[in-house]
Amino acid sequence: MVDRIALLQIGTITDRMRDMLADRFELLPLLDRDDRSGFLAERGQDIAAVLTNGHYGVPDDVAAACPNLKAVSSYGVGYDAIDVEGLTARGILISHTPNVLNDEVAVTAILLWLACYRGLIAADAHARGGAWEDGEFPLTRSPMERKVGILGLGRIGQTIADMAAAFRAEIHYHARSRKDVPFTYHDSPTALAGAVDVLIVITPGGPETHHIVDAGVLDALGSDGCLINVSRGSTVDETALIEALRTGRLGYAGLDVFEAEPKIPQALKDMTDRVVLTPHVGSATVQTRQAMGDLTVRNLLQWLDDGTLETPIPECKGM
Ligand code: NAP
Ligand code: 8YV
Repeated sequence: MVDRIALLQIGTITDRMRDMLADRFELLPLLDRDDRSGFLAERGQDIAAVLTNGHYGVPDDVAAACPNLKAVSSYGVGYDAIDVEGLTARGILISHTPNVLNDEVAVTAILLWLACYRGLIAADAHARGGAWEDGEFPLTRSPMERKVGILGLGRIGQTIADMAAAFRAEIHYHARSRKDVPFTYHDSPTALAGAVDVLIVITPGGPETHHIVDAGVLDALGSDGCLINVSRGSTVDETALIEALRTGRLGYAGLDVFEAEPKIPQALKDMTDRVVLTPHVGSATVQTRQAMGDLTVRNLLQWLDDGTLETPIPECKGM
């Protein structure tokens, strides 16, 4: 009988993930414990690995209480909630789940864009509420042959561009670096916003991209413009967004992520005609969440077998 390694579990996991881990790891769930600090004081020394997600990351009390921590496997591609510098300085390896969610998040971006353009939510209310009996639903706007700007042309951004081709979109983009792609590059988010009808934000979160979409970018997008955010709530200045929508300086917004999620400002909830909201469900399908869960577990099993990770974050490559 091989000794099982103590694995701290932050957030919920599926039965499938639990089954895949059961033989090799002693699973120690953290959340909903009455005595979190007592538990960490008692078991922190034993904990060699953490399974977390993009929302919780590795809280400071956990990092401090686990001196023998060696590996962190995060369920999700974005890792802005993790103190990468602090953990890697201690030699701790970190993995995430890139690529397996590209299609789903791109579908969510397209879905929000189409819902804004075709007034899907208002049309549903018109049909469902009986207003149709009193009159036709107003004409909406065609999403075909639009200029679509992608802010962050990485794995998911490129997948959004691929899908937007079905709508004969003309693709523009901004990223830190210029790519070898047949799209138009702009050297700032404001220049990109000024050139397009729809701006889709899909950069990572964190200090580098904090409020990368500010009042100036929203004004450049303009009164007919449509902002879609499937990145992190921190990338868009939400106060400026509400003001731009309220004054008509910005046309539409489709938002999957929010600055203080799961809380959403009432002002956004009240704008039912021009704003479409989803509760951070970019990757949330049964199929994609299973693929993310499998990859999260495979990283832990591989680390146990040979000390390496299948999908380390870039900062850990070569460690
Ligand atoms: P990725 O492949 O690393 O792509 C990120 C892109 O953002 C790259 O093109 C990068 O530029 C660009 N970028 C980074 N910092 C920038 C900056 N300061 N200014 C301009 N561009 C910048 O990441 P991904 O796999 O596509 O994922 C992107 C993000 O989507 C994740 O980090 C996560 O926050 C979010 N996400 C959200 C959901 C959801 O449920 N809504 C689901 C999954 C992911 P370079 O190419 O020049 O480096
Ligand atoms: C997840 C995400 O919902 O992968 C990401 O970066 O935002 C989503 O896929 C999140 O990470 C789950 O915690």
